Amino acid sequence: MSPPLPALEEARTLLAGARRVCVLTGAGISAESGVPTFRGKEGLWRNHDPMTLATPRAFAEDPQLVWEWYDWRRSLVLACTPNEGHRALVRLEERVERCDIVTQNVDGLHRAAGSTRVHELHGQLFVNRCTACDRQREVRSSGLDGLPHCSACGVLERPGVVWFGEALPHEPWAAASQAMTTSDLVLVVGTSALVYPAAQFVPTARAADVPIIVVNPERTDHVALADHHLAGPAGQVLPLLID
Ligand code: BV8
Ligand code: ZN
Repeated sequence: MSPPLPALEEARTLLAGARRVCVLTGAGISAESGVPTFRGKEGLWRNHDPMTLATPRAFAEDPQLVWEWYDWRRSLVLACTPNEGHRALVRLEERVERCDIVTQNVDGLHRAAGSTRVHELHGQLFVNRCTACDRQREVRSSGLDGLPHCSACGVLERPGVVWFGEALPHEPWAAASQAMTTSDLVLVVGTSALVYPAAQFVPTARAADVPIIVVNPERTDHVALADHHLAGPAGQVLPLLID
């Protein structure tokens, strides 16, 4: 049963008039696919806080532990498929002039659903990157047989994601910034608005008078900046918002 959404009709009207839409997504859009959110209690692994594991320091101190965490997440995500929320965004892309998905997620589910303009600000879970020569390779499996090393130079590989304290990759950031500043509507789905610089996109859009719709069961800092808050799960709300 869908939650009561008093703002739904107004949000639908707002979206119906948009030609270029930018969608900022976070872990919440993948929750209904079975991917634990970053800060939800189900995200805990062996009682380690993701915030301490997703750091260069944790990897330097114990690469085995960090690789076991990422390998566990890979095994989880490999069993997950895109949900109705991801699929509604694919339909949105087919309906408007331009739809950019700016995601903080590393699970690859937007691409798996069929979205084609996806900017992955925090990297990709299924990529290994060499810590010496930066060579990258896709690894669509899980299971650790010792620590992975680069086939070109033999040095230890790391997960191809952005850790706390690391700069975001230039190309996705530039593409996301361009999309955010040239859109006529911003849709914010499933993010706690706690992680920067991604979270900053919403105040920036507000300052540029771009209309904002937030889809999240909870209130976040972004709700105060939004024209509409649709307080429900993305897998139920987005199919109601997007025909
Ligand atoms: C940077 C990849 C600068 C890894 C991630 C001190 C030291 C260093 C940096 C900082 C510092 N203080 C602040 C910072 C900046 C820091 C930051 O923002 N910290 C915060 C937490 C205080 N940011 C950084 O470090 C960034 N880099 O600043 O670099 C710099 C510049 C130049 C040169 C050098 C350095 C890097 C940030 C990227 C970190 N990597 N992920 C991995 O995945 O392992 S971030 C991680 O958090 C995930 O990507 C996740 O997506 C992201 C954000 O979280 P959310 O997506 O919002 O998920 P969350 O669980 O929090 O919330 C889920 C939401 O969904 C909730 O609101 C919930 O209500 C909702 N929900 C639940 N179910 C549903 C739902 N919504 C809809 N439907 C549902 N069904
Ligand atoms: Zn290498």
